[in-house]
Amino acid sequence: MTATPASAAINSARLDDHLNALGQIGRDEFGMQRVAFSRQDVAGRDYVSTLMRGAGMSVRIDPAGNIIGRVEGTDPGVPAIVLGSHTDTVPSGGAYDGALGVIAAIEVVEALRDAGHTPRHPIEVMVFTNEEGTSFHRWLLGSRAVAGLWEPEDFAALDDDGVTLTDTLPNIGGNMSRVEAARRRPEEFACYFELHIEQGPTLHRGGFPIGVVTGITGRSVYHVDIVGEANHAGTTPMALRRDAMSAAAQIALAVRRIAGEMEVCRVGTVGSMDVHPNAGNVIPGRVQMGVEFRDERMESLAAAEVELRRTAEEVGHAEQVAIAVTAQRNTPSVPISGNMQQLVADASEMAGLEHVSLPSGAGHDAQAIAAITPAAMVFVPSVGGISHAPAEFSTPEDCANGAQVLLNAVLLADER
Ligand code: HGY
Ligand code: MN
Ligand code: MN
Repeated sequence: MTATPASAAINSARLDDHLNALGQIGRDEFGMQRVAFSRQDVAGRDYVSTLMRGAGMSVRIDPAGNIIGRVEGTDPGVPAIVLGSHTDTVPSGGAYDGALGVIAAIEVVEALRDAGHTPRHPIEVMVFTNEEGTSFHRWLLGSRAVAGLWEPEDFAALDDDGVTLTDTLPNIGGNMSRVEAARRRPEEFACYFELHIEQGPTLHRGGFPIGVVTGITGRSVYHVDIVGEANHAGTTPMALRRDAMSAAAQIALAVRRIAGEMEVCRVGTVGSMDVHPNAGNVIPGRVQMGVEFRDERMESLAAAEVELRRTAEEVGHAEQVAIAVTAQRNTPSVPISGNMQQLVADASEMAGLEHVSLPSGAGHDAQAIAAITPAAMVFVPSVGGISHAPAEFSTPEDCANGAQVLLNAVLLADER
């Protein structure tokens, strides 16, 4: 007969206050601007570090800039239960992506203290550097450092304006020369839980308060560089143009066709485009595009790449432009183990909350940390399924539900 796990309750008012306070840091009229390494990001990191100390955690910054809070357990010989997420946002993003997981993790530690319950396992709360990858185009940067998954491109990363990651890491307390010391050994951790908004429509549409994540999507990212010939928009006959924008438009429609009507992979997006010289009366001589595909099946991502390259070849020839497709990064999909899914489902039932299983279409730090310890994710509904936009919203009740499930998962993991 297993002892019933200790009980403790989330303070939903405190959770809501902290979430709203963080949601004001780095906000402007276009949304959240806490892009990694920005002064807004630093302000958000300072705020959560203060909350962590207030919750009784020791707080340190590792060489990759990750903020790591820790409270000891009653048994010094057991590995830590880790909770984490990120406080950096996409440009003009929302106030819940990442932020909810960090604020709820801190709330879990506070609620345990309020209940006078010290778990056997130590608890670590991690705020991971540059989860979004907006800066340096290297996403999951901090969590991949913890998992020992950095690639040469991370060490040598340059931002769009030529600034090196080496020069930037100190802005958040990091140090490139010691970044390998951020790597943690699997035996240091018992397991990892991340609470996150779904960022899609399933839970909100279905009326489910909790999502048990079954797996996290794979993602392949490409830089497409199209070079034609800048020329006069008024005097150049259509037949003599080498128009980089016409080629770019065809590539963008092809990306939609590959994931859409061709169903080669689950989704495809052209999210960024730089037009040169970007003047209304000049035929663009060059267009640079960011392309990404996502799918749980890596073979589908490979097939999407083949199709992208074939299309680039065809369009380059037809438009007489040079098109270079460079693979920037390929992040493998990660399944969540049955045991860890069951832990989250049991934690939901402990809270009397209905739950449904679903895959994650978004990437998360959990998919990096899963490389060194069993990981699980708890989702709560995103109203209207909107995310990565200022309209991103989750209700205080849903946020509190998610935090309670996170707390229950810690209690169950601690007991098991
Ligand atoms: O892009 C993503 O999937 C995540 O929000 N970083
Ligand atoms: Mn996120
Ligand atoms: Mn995000």
